[in-house]
Amino acid sequence: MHHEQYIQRCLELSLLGKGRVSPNPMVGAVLVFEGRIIGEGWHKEYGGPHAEVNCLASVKEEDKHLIPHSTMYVSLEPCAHYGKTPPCANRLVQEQVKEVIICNTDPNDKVDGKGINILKQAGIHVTTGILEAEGRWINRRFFSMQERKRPYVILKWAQSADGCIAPLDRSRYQLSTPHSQQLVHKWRTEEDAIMVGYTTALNDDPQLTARLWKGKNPLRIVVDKNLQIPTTHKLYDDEAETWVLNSSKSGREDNVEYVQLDFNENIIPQLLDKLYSADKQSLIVEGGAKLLESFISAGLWDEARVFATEAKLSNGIPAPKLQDGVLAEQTPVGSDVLHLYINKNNPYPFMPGYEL
Ligand code: AOF
Ligand code: ZN
Repeated sequence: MHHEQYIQRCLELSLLGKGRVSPNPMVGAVLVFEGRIIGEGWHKEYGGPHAEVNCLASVKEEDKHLIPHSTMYVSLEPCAHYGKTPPCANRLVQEQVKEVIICNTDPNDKVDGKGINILKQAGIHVTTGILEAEGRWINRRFFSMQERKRPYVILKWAQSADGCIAPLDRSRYQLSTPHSQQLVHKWRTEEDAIMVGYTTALNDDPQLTARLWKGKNPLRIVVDKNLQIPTTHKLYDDEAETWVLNSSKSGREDNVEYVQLDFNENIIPQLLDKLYSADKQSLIVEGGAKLLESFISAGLWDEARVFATEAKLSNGIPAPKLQDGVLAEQTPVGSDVLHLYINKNNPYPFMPGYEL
């Protein structure tokens, strides 16, 4: 059906904003006149113009007179609020587009049906729900913040052919191949925050930046209850912001934020609350085994990206066991195989065919 083809294009365009628009959603728009695309646009960066505005701006001078006879396809309900930009719904009314076809409605309190009402009241025909599940999957991080009031949580680890995540002495040991490592750095540019546990930070001294890919570094988070990790460790360098979760200290020192939590209670829900308040819409957890398991046992994870590697450790620390995980996809990455597991309670079901 035509509608699906154009919304599909909107979704593809929206993905060009990946890693640049958070905490906003990724949004794409196309303008169609009698079976011809006369404009395309997407939300390119946080604070910048919305997809519909960029789409209208892309229409050639000689096609401008066609706008009132055209259909606007957009992957998210046009906004109704004065935010960083004026409301898109009003703009579409002003341009007198004939019809608006939408993938997802916008759960943001400031919009939430109001955009659609503005259009309908102006006599514009509106259709919603085209490729809705695909849109919810693509914008799962945004929807998680709006609907569940918590960031979307991704677990990531590599395991040996014999099911171990690290040597018994917990020393740093590279299991996955350079190809997988680069993919992991790409992922880092796409999530708002990245986290490791105390032992991993102390022993491996990871930097947790996206230095092998082009894009932004995520907020780094480390658990260090008693502030024992030397500040000469890389997590304290000035390449990115860092949150140090601890039991005694709060406040900011340069790029380091000391975040005091109650360690007598489970710290995972406390952290997710803090991330929500800070508008961080996703978290990728990169180990070690103990931290990953604490997310799993709390049921506070949404997807797990597990590299099955050819390396053998024979005697090592067993990889975490996912409860409630459903294997959704297996993809070769060099000589590793990436297994994607989705939590069966994840309200944003996996849709194949879109990059993660
Ligand atoms: C749209 N088209 O392309 C996007 C929308 O702060 P602002 O003004 O940029 O508004 C951000 C909110 O607007 C965001 O939370 C979401 O509800 C909506 N995003 N809406 O019509 C777009 N990016
Ligand atoms: Zn808008």
